[in-house]
This record gives sequence, structure tokens and C-alpha cells, in this order.
Amino acid sequence: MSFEAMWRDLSPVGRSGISGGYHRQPFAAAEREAMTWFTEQCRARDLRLRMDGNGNAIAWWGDGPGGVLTGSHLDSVIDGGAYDGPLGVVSALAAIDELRDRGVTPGRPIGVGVFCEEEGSRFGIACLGSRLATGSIGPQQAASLHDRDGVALLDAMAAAGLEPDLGPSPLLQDVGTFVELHVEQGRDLVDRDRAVGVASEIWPHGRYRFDFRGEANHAGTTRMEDRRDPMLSYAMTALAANKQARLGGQRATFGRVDVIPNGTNAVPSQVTGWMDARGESEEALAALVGEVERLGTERAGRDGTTLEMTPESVSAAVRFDRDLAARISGVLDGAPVIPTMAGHDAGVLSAAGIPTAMLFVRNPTGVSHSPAEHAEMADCLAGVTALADVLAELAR
Ligand code: HGY
Ligand code: MN
Ligand code: MN
Repeated sequence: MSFEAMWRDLSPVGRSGISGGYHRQPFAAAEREAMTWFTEQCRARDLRLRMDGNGNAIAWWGDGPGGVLTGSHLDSVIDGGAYDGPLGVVSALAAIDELRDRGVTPGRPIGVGVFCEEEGSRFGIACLGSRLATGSIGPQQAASLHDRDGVALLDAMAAAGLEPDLGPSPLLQDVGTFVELHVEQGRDLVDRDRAVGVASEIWPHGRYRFDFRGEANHAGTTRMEDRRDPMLSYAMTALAANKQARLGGQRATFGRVDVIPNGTNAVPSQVTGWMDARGESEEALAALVGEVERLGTERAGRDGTTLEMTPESVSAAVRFDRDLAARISGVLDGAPVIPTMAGHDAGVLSAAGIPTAMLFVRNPTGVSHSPAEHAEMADCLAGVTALADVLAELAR
């Protein structure tokens, strides 16, 4: 099945008929359907499929240690784009087809991997699947995770027919190198007029929960000076985050907010906002988060409310293996080596000591985490050829 045919096959899975965005939250129907599609594609290629109890899968061409793994994730953010994740998985399958068409017999096994809950869109921890697989999140912390409906991670996994153990995965023991292909989430390649790039680093980033507590009251009868309105404290803090990020050349946004009781004619008792913040260095990120927390606490003091800030998911800076990136850039006619502010499973495997690289495929608008996310077919096919060239080189 060609790349285009696979893409047509997979694209409808989890796509909203209203927004065109994707809803592939882990262990729910659409994501499980996408995983089933993946396993069928692996079997059609006689790949040796291995799954761990936590929702991760690797399918091998060849046997033995020191394999070259490629692949990505199939889950999406809420109302996400078609390419973030699936492009890396479909391109990996297509790259194996291309190598076989070229008559290549790899000297090392080549694997296609899928890590679950990369987006952390249901259980809140970025790259949960690869963190479980590498042991960089412990079973206790993982077992404490719940989704917005209060469903525990273990229950969601069991309901999907998995037998989770939340421990490090045996899957990775045969992995010598990991190369993840991903749609670029930015405009660097567009500005450089290149179809494919190589990652140099991932900015440190995190997700921080801000709980603002005030006093429920009547929206009409309560005098303005008597209100203890957490919505006001939240709003001013969201503004402060935007300003601090812009002033410091970093990134921050509040993209998710819960209001209790969320009534139209009542001053809320509590507002919880989640800030996604990213910095060019650990110090810059810590300074940004610290300053937003300080300003939020100060504002709450003025509003008669309180603020409690809790880091929920923190990803340290990742510097990809410099020699590997340079070697890959060389294979790809000097493909540019560029940083990203987006987290990836490749970052987790790199942090776990596995030599890791990333390939980026041009995104004409740079838009991502949106139904509008796009990549031209010609660039996707250039990405497959590039990945095949890299796999041939690394699996020699
Ligand atoms: O949020 C991110 O950085 C990535 O897209 N998971
Ligand atoms: Mn992704
Ligand atoms: Mn993403």
C-alpha cells in the first residue's frame, strides 16, 4: 500500500465532521482504531509486532539487538491536525516499503514504533507512553493519573483490553538508535525553502496548573468592592503570562480553563487555568514560570483570592546527539539542523540515553495543534525518501 493509499486509509479515523480536527485520545475508540490499522499494516509487511501492556508497540523488520527504530505517535491533541504524529508512523511504514523496493537488506533490524499518549491530552503528562517505556515516570505517579471525567489511567487501559504494568518496557531493549520523522510545527523550513530538516534540540517546557480560589456570590447584588472574583485574578495572570513571554522571547499560553460552578449569573468560587510555558533554556523557563506565579499571587492578594500553582508535566531541555544529527544532515544534502519548541517521544528516548534524531517535514503555514495543520504531499514523499536514506545509512 503506497504512502498516499495509507494516508487516505488512516485519515478518516478520529476526524470530526464539524471542525475537520482529530480526536484520538488514548485508549478511546478512535485511537484504538488507529492502532488496529497500524497493526494490520505491520502484519501485511510481515513485521514482527511487539506490544507492551501500556499501549506502546514496535514492529521489527529483522531480528536481534541494536536495531534502528523509527515511528512516532497516533494520538492527537483535542481537535488536532492530521499530521502531528501519524506522518511519522505512515512515513516509517512507507520507508520500509521503499527500502525493500530498492532491494536493501539492512545489516541491523529496523523497527516502526508507536508510543501512546504523546500529547498528554487525556492524562495530562506529555509523552506518557514513552516515559512509561523508558521508566522516566514511575508506576505510582502514573497510577495516580485521571482524565477529566475522573477515569483512572489503569481503568482506561484495562477498558481498552490492555494489561498495563506501568513499568519500563522490554520493547526498548533491542533499540540502538531512534529516528522520529515529524511534521514541522513552525515555519523554519518554509523560510529556508527546504522540504526536510533535522532537529538539533527541544526547548525545555512544561504544563503548570493555576488554581485561583475566591468566593461564590451573586453576579448582580454583590457590590464590585465586595467581590473576591477568581476569574479576575485568572484573567490578569493570563495577560501577565503573555506579556512576560513576549518580553523575554519565550513562549506561554493558557489554553485550558475550568470554572466552578461556571454559571452565567454567579461570581465563580474557583477558576483553574493550565499554562503551557516553554523557554530557550532551563533558566529562562524557570524565570518565566516564577515571574508569572509571582504576578498571579500578587494579583490574587489584591483581589482577595488565593493562587496555588502546581507543575503537572515538565520536560527538560533535549540536545540531540550532535554527531548523529550532522551525519544525518550529510546524508540529506546538508538538510538544516534546527531547534524545536515542541516536545516529542524522541526527546524522551534521547533523555533516556538512546542515541536519537528527528527529521522534520515542511509545514507550509507552520500551524499545528489545529485542524488547519498541513503538509504538501510532495514534501511528505520527500520525507519518506529522506527517512529511507537515513535508515539505510544507520542500519548498514
Ligand atoms: O506539545 C508539544 O510540544 C507536542 O506537540 N506534544
Ligand atoms: Mn507530535
Ligand atoms: Mn503535538
